[in-house]
Amino acid sequence: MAKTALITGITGQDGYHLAELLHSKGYRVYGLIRGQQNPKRLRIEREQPYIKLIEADLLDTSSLVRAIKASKPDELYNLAAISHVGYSFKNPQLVADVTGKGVLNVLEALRLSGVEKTVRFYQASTSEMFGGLNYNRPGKGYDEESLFHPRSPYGAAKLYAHWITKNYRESYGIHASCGILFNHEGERRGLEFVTRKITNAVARIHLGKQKYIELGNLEPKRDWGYAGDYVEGMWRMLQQDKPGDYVLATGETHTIGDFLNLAFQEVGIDDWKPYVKQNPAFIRPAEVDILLGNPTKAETKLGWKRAVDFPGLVKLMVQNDIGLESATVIE
Ligand code: NDP
Ligand code: GDR
Repeated sequence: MAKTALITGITGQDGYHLAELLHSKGYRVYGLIRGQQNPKRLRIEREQPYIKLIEADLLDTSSLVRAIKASKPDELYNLAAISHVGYSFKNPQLVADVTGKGVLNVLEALRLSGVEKTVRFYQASTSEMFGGLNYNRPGKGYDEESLFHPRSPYGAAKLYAHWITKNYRESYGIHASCGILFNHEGERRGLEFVTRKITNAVARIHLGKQKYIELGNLEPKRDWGYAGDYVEGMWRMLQQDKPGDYVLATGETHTIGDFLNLAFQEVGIDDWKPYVKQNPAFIRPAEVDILLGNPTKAETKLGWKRAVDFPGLVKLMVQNDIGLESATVIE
């Protein structure tokens, strides 16, 4: 019998890739969409017509109960969050409500619907729960046992969500797994994140539509993988007999400067410095200076391995943006 999945955050990057994966496996896919006129609805209806959309919001537990009752999922993937770290410094309370307490609302909705023992639950935890060099040195890479030290309101909210998920697993026997995912990017990444901001700008500079790009701190290092690979790991977590927590990462780390090098080289520009200006508006009050993950547990227990490497990721993103920008009229 075909399984049914309910995905929160269906309009986001990972929602897109996960829906594609589950659909290809024969799942019935329900997606939770918020707002009275969400502009992303049209995109989904056009590109992913197999997704059945249900209106609900992480801030409204009754809407979550209705979504669970309407979709009757075997698996619930909780991807919804306010996910931008920089934004979380500007609106920390909203981020605490949505990204933190919103997860409690979903877990409570499972209990209120009386299906907490039967629905398998995935929580989108994050490497932003780790702190960087001054707090918990990564060594061979942060793993499931590493100490947490979040450096942003987003990271703190996600840490609450992580622990409340574990608490509900231990208290109520929910098959709840947390994927501690390091940065993953791709064609569907929002333009507000640094990788897509760069590849979009590189494409536009290449096509003569933009002169330069403004960025914040170029020193931080990130463990960047491809989103399409990471949703496979999410699915594998929920296929295990027992729930657990797993790091998904590449085991490599690169600076934003490294990303700029490869992205500009893709369009034949060897020296990007004339095209990049620093804008303090993009510098955060606190920064995670390095993220490096150790995915050994996921590789051995789940048989998960990323397929796209760092140069491959940058290339596919730049080429995708050149395609998209070539197709749009020059303003
Ligand atoms: P996106 O920012 O692309 O998507 C976030 C999604 O959450 C959107 O669909 C958004 O809907 C939805 N959302 C926001 N607020 C609410 C709300 N109040 N109620 C219901 N839905 C809401 O994130 P990604 O796809 O990149 O990431 C998916 C998850 O994984 C997030 O939880 C993120 O924090 C986490 N994560 C991401 C990583 C990454 O590198 N991408 C790494 C580690 C964790 P709308 O379109 O209406 O705004
Ligand atoms: P991150 O991703 O904070 O790691 O969170 P982001 O791409 O926003 O930042 C990565 C690094 O780049 C630096 N940076 C800039 N960032 C943005 N957005 N814009 C800029 O102009 C800019 N200039 C420099 C940042 O300071 C940072 O060091 C992402 C999100 O997807 C989270 O939801 C997820 O949990 C983590 O990855 C893992």
